[in-house]
Amino acid sequence: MRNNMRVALLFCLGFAGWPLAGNAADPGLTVEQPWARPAAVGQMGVIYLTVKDTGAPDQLVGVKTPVAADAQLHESKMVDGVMQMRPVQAAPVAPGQPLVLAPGGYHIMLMGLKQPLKEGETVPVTLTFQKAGAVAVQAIVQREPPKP
Ligand SMILES: [Cu+2]
Repeated sequence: MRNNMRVALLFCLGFAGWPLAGNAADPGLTVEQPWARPAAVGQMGVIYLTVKDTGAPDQLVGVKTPVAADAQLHESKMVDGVMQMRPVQAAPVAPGQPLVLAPGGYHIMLMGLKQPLKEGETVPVTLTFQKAGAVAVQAIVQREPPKP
């Protein structure tokens, strides 16, 4: 029951015209094109986005979302021809050096999904930066990466 209410609430907020992308934070951080892959409860979810910085160098140090029991910043790397991923404590962003979370690299891993991530819905995500603090965005659930 509680989950259903949360889904309904997200649905309403989406229609109320909440910003879906491009939320700006002080000082000078912009989160662009946050998106999540569709996932069922029991699967891991993943969120990608790009952070641009026109202010001071900063670091992404935390991620969370109400739709998962745990969210972690991960980095995928090719090791001996095999794609592996590991949790990372922080990821840097600086002017001219955007932080890109994309397939094959940094990503936000969602463990213990409390609800399915359905195509066309949005997922609230809070990013915590060392200097800029918390930045809330809404990731759109879609199958393909957004066009740049
Ligand atoms: Cu991962």
